[in-house]
Amino acid sequence: MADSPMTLSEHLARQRSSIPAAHAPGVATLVGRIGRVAAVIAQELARAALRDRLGYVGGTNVTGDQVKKLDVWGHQTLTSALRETRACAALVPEEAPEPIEMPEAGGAHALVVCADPVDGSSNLDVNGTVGTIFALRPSNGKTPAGPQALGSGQEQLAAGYVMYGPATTLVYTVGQGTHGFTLDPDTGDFLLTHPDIRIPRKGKTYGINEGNVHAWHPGQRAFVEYLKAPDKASGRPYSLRYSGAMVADVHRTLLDGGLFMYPADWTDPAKPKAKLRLLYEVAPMGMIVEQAGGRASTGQVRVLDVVATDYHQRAAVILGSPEDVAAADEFYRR
Ligand code: FBP
Repeated sequence: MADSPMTLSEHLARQRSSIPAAHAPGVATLVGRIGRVAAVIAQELARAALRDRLGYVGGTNVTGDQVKKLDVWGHQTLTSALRETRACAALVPEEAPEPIEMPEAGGAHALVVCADPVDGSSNLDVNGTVGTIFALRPSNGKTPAGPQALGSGQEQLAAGYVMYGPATTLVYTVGQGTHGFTLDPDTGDFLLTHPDIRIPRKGKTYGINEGNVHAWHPGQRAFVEYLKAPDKASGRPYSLRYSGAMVADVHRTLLDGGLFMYPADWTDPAKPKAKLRLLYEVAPMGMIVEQAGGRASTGQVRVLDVVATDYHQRAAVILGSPEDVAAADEFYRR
């Protein structure tokens, strides 16, 4: 009988040697706990309409988004789970203006978690795919620990996402490749189904909200026109695939290749305005894609080189197959 697939906790134990020794226990504890929270979130999403958990709570969050009931529930569920681990020194979440300090976490090796518990909120009430995105950073033993989240994406010790689709998938990296797991709803375990994901060098699809075309950088506009122009030799036209949830669009791109793009609004070229948040959306996805052999750019610089100076700072993102992202960067330089 075939061996049963490796569980997430077994895989984390194998990855320990790739993590700075001081942080290895914390990374294993936190990724493992986020996996267990994800199993709870998956169940809650399946029952949300039956439990009056759809719709808005009223009011907006620190980044001006209307807040859904499941955003609040997801935020509270993840916050209390991380606090219980005593391995999380602070949480930088989408739904709170300032980091949530967790002084009860013991010692210099507790970590800072940056997280978007429910990504793709606009899909919630239409039973569309949503996700959870997270990254772990060292607290360097500092109190308060939250400010340690500020810095470049290269300081991330680990990053991952969970996609709540027909199956629930967890994908993570600790800097030693990118690996995918599928939730066994009977046991609540995540089992290794996509070891060492390698993104194709070039794809056939692109994901972008074309409704914003009027506000794109000229290079971005020209690049999308290029992707749409028929040319057999270079595999064009590419097909448009866009789900409205970053996790779902990145997951497809990771497995099939191609691009996911959320460029900045260049209506005022002196002040380009991005949408997605750096610490708990763009930087984690940058690490995950790079560890799978892909690239992640803002159109101008490598995503992992962008230094966060604000907890809810936004950044443009063009990520995916290395040849496709390189082509996009080329159009921005013209
Ligand atoms: P939140 O739902 O967590 O605020 O995430 C932002 C997001 O929904 C991404 O998941 C997605 O890629 C993007 O915004 C969709 O934006 P738009 O509706 O402008 O296309």
